[in-house]
Formats: sequence, structure tokens, C-alpha cells
Amino acid sequence: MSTSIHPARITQLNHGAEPGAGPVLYWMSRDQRTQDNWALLFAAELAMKRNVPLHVAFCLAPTFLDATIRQYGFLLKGLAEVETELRKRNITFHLRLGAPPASLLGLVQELQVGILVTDFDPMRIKLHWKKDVLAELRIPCHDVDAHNIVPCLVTSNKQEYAARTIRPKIHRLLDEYLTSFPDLPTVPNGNGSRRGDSVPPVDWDTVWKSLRVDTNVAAIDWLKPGAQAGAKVLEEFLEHRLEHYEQRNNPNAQVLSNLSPYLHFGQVSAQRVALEIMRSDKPAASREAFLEELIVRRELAENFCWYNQAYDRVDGFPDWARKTLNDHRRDKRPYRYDIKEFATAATHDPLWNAAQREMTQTGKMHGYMRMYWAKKILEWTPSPEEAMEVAIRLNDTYELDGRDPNGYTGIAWSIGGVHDRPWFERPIFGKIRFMSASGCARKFSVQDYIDRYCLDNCPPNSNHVHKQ
Ligand code: FAD
Ligand code: FO1
Repeated sequence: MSTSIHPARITQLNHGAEPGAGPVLYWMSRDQRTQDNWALLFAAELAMKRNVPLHVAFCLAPTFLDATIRQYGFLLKGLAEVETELRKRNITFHLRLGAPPASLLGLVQELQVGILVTDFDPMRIKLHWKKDVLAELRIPCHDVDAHNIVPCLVTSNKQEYAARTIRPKIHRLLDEYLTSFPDLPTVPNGNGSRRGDSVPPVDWDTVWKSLRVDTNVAAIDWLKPGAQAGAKVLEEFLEHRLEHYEQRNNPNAQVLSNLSPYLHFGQVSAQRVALEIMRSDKPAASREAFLEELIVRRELAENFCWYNQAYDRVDGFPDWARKTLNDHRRDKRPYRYDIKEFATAATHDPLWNAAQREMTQTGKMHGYMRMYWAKKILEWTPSPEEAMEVAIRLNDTYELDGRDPNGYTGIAWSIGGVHDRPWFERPIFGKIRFMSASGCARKFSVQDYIDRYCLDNCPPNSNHVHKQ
């Protein structure tokens, strides 16, 4: 099927099914944006070629892993913008309440959909949703990698050991895949099969009431949700912070992009960010350091989750790491905390507590601190299994960018040496890389960080701290 979208981004998930004469439906999930979205562009192209309408649907699950009202708020406000933008291009947006497959298959039936388009996502929950939908689907389904610059399935056909092994495979393909985007066209009505324009605008209040999530994790106000706000955060990063990005390992320096929530919800395209970074006149060293994280580290995380479905478990760790952690399973833990003590930043370590408070108060812990934070959870829990559970639970409850391949991979790197190598052996960690507060103090002012996030008994979730 010739298309202006690179064909290697597209994988037909079921074979043998003939396309129907009805409209094209893009089941939006990973990439919640109208601009720079290869899955949406492909669906629009299909609709125009077949002269049928284009519909877009988002199936809202009442719960999603450990998401709370904090993350659902960010997601829903972003979707409201998607609905408005799609309507301008004669594309109908459906918000379906309930997890797939039922919420999706009902719409496929109702609209007599002729072809289904989905967006690539390595997460287990998404693979299950797609498997259940495909079991009942009688029409073709095309999965499009709209999240990665080099499609995950193209970069490598196996789990990569480390950044150093995947980097050349990605760099070799950037010229072919890091291209600019066509604009999303207005899609004509087509030859009249069921139009969606009789679909009233989404009643977002009813949607909000349908949620069954924890409402105690307050929304944050220092980042505005949605594609337009995300584009502004990118602009402001390019202007004011990118040139200082070599200070990225100093949590007091506030030089990170703050793009991860927008990338996680797909409100901003990583490919768009990369194009803007390449175009920037800021120092090459800063731009390269940033692209290493945005492209190599992020797409390494996708590779890990896709090829290792135990990405959130100890048995997903490399053999050397599982062995060394087993050798030290019985080592005495100097401190032991349960998830409640961790969640309320009630440990003996003011630095760790500050990192936890940054996460609960702002919804976004600094990248450098996430490594220290996760490694101490390994040190202060009875087993690596419990450490994984606690780290993932807290990360996915409080982080705006949580419930993401980057998170499972970052936690597996910290606790289980994934993509890392063996270090000098020590109690509890074995050969897993160790980090200490004194090590942090050699890199940045620990006291400044503690003061910033750990004013005496500030109420949890208080927003007294505002990021820039
Ligand atoms: P910037 O430094 O501005 O980076 C820009 C983008 O590059 C990020 O948004 C991200 O897409 C990518 N990136 C940067 N660092 C990494 C990395 N180490 N691995 C993969 N991609 C990276 N990231 C999440 O998106 N969600 C998570 O839940 C998450 N949990 C983490 C837990 C632990 C224990 C660790 C060690 C890392 C985790 N990360 C997670 C990765 C990284 O810390 C964040 O992506 C980053 O701090 C987000 O802030 P930023 O966009 O301002 O970062
Ligand atoms: N994707 C969906 O298709 N439906 C949902 O209801 C949904 C809820 C949700 C809540 C929090 C969150 O962080 C992500 C959520 N996602 C949902 C998935 C998300 O859009 C991303 O695709 C994955 O989390 C990243 O791979």
C-alpha cells in the first residue's frame, strides 16, 4: 500500500480480512495529538483514497495501572483539544467510556468501519487490548509506530544490551526516518457512509464522573496539559534551558525540558522535538546530549519493553544481575520501610525524602534523583521483588510521566542493572551499580535540593514548590 508515511512504520496485525466499504477509524491511544501523528496521517490518507469519512476514537478505561486523577486530568484536557482540532478538519472524534475491546468493537459495529488503524505501544496492557479486539475483528487492522523516530520494529529484532549497542543502529537510520511531517488534511465527507457529524461534542463532565481513580493525588498546576501547551514548553526549553543541558545531572539546575508528560501522553511528538533541536543554533554539545536522551535512551526503553515482557519484574533482569541479587538476598538491610513510609517521605534520609516530596508535590522527580531514589528502595526493602513493586507503584501513582516504557526501564536499570554493567560487589546490591548521598553531594548541593523540597512538615501534595 503506497503511502507518504514510511511503509516500515506500518504493520498489518491481521491478515486475510478484506477492507469494508465503510469509514476508516483510527483508535487513538498512545499518540494523543492531531499534528505530527503518523497513525492519524495514515488513517486520513486511507480515508481519502477510499473516499470515505475518517473517525477517531479514544477508549477511556475507568482505571489504568496506578493512574490517579492527576494523570487523568492531564490526559482528558489534552483530548478535549484533540476533539476541537479534529472537528476543524471534518474528522469526527468519539470518546468511548470503558476499556477495550467492548468500548471499541461497539463503535466499529455502529459505524460499519471498513479499516481500523492503531498506534504502536509495547506495554503489556495495550498488547492485551489489541489481542482481544483482533479476536473479534473482521476488517484489516494496521498498527503504526507514531511514537518512535526509528520504528521500534525496524531498529532491532531483539532486546538490545545497552545504549552503546542500539545507538549505531538508530543513528544509521535517522536520515531515513527523522523527516518532517505533512500537515493533517481536511478529510472530505466521502461517499456518504455513516458520517459522524451527527455525533454531539463530548460531554467532558460525564466523562470525568465515569472515572474510578484515586482522587487524593492532587492535580499539578505548573504544567498546562495539551499539545499547544506542550509546544510552548518546547519553545521555552529551546530558548532558555537547552544551552545549559550539560547541567542535566544537577537537580538544582532546573535545565531539563519538562517534556516527559507531553511525550508520555503523546501530546507532543518526539520526532517534532528532535527536528526543532536539530534546527536550533544552541551549542552542539548540548543538542547532542539532549538527543542522546530523547532518541537513544527513550527508544532503548521501547526496545526493552517490546522484547522483554517481564519489563516490570525481577525475571526481566539480565542473568548476571539476578545472580548477584540472589547472592545477596540474605544480606541485612540497614533500614526497612514499607510503601506507606516511602510514600510519605518518612525515611531516615533527608535527600531521599526530598526526592519523594518532589514527586508527590510536583508530579515530576528530577531525572538524576530518580536513579538515587529507586536504588535506595532496593537497599531499604527485604527483597528485589518488593523493591520493584514499591518503586513502580510510587512512580506510577505520582509521576505525571509514569506508566511508561521509560519508567519501567529506568526502574529496571536502577534496581536490576538492565542496560548497565556489573560494578564492584557490595552488600545487598551485589554488583548492581551503587549510589550514595555522599556521591550526590560531590555532584551538587544536596542541602539546596533538600531545602527546596523538604521544608519542615510541609503538607504532602502542597504546591508550595513551583517549577520554572
Ligand atoms: P529531559 O532530560 O529533558 O529528557 C527529554 C526526554 O528524553 C524525556 O522526556 C524522555 O522522553 C527522554 N529521556 C530522558 N532521560 C531518559 C531515560 N533515562 N530513559 C528514557 N528516556 C529518557 N521517564 C518517563 O518518561 N516516565 C517515567 O515514569 C520515568 N521513570 C523513571 C524512573 C527511574 C528510576 C529512572 C532512573 C528514570 C525514569 N524515567 C522516566 C526517565 C527519565 O528520568 C525521564 O524521562 C526524565 O527525567 C523526564 O524529564 P524531562 O522530559 O524533563 O527530561
Ligand atoms: N490509554 C488509553 O487508550 N485509554 C485510557 O483510558 C488510558 C488511560 C491512561 C491513564 C494514565 C496514563 O498515564 C496513560 C493512560 N493511557 C490510556 C495510555 C497512555 O496514553 C500511553 O499510551 C501509555 O501509558 C504509554 O505507553
